Amino acid sequence: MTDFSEWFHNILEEAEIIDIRYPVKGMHVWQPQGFKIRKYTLDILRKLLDKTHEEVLFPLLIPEDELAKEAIHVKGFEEEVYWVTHGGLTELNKKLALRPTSETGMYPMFALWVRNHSDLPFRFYQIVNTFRYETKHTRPLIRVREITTFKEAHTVHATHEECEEQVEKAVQIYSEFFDTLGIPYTITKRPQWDKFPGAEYTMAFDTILPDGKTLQIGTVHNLGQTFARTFDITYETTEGEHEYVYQTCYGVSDRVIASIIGIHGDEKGLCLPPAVAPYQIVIVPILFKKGAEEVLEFCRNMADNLRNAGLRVHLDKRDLRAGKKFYEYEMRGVPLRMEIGPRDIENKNAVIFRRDKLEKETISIESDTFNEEIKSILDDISKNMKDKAWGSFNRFIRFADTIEEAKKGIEENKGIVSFNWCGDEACGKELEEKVHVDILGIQEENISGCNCINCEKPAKCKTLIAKTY
Ligand code: PR8
Repeated sequence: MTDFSEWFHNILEEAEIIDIRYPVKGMHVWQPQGFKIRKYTLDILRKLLDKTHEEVLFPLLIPEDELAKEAIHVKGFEEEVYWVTHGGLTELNKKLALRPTSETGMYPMFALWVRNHSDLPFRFYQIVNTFRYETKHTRPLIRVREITTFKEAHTVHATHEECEEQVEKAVQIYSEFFDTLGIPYTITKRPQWDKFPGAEYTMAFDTILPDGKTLQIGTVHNLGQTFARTFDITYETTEGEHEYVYQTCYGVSDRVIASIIGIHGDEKGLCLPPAVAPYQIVIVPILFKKGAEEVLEFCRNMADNLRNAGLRVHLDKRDLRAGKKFYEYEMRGVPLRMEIGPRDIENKNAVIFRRDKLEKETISIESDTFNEEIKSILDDISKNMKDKAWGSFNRFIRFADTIEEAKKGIEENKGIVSFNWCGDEACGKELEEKVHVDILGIQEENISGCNCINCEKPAKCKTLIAKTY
């Protein structure tokens, strides 16, 4: 892939994922193919969250005074908020913000709901659209102004300890989510100057796109008691005292889908993990004038059989050249293609084509365990795609002992450079300028016995830098 950005735009259009021609900058239309990938991705996420969270749905609009209550938070978002100022021709006496995220919409309600220690902990999430007037260059699915797929979780706890544990649990949930999708990632603690506005600290997941730039694909924030104090969220302890709660929040967005597309795709187009592919299997009948009806009947039975086993199967009966169909399904990233013609039926075989390996093989269709075999091939495709993605990801990571090595790593190898750092803000910002990168975050704290790559004072943490989206 020579130019990732061009490839990405082309595939979104060709595979009919989203249409970017909608006439508002940073806002796009999900087309049926894209919508299905999004739906299956969200199904995985919902399944993971529903074990310990409950889904809710809050209004889109947040009153100005609520948004403005938490000073640090509002400062962080003030340049990105869209405002509703009128209802028809009438000017509203209180402006309403389109949520850029929902803390200030949800937490006044949390203050009403939390009464007693027995109400805690609770863990809610919602999957909604949020709006951010991004001033940096917008890119489909990667930096949008309407984030259409904003999954935000918000949790409330009685103790600081429980809150820390929740951060760990959220990191585990997202790790499992990205593992299922075969998306590689680093987990770091963002530097203090880059944390979520109002948080005590932020943990972030970053992946690397094929051009070597990193993309933040998820964040987990420990909010401590910042918002509890602002919105007066208190509970009564067993001793009858009123204490402020502790909170966390964490989110992922459309960027997850951008990563699935960007990381697994290749020159032929999309390559979708079976877990999110709209069709996991496509059956292409190879038809000749003689015996066409028998072949079609056979294929219909096979499709039904596989569907009954819980797989998403498409039988392509269109009157088109098989080669044309093959090209289309490769571009659309269907994980497994099956070709069945009269001779295959006679020999009780099918030719299968794996999108991940671009290889054909012949399998027997006679066996009692046929469905299970197909499922295990799909599992192997998922595993192979994940391994391949981690392989490319790891090749993008270098360790540097000096600033020169760091510069060279970023220029020549792209991706991420890891190094030892003193943790000091001024030194970090100087380093970002020298190497023309961003500090992603701290990967390992409390290291000793080595010096900072930039100021040469004793190093305290292993840190990552990269060119970022
Ligand atoms: C929160 N509050 O809001 P966060 N386009 C696409 N994806 C984006 C964009 C954008 N313009 N901006 C951010 N993201 C917290 C946690 C509720 C949930 C994605 O956190 O501001 C990024 O992947 O860090 C980011 O990690 C995630 O949304 C959450 O946004």
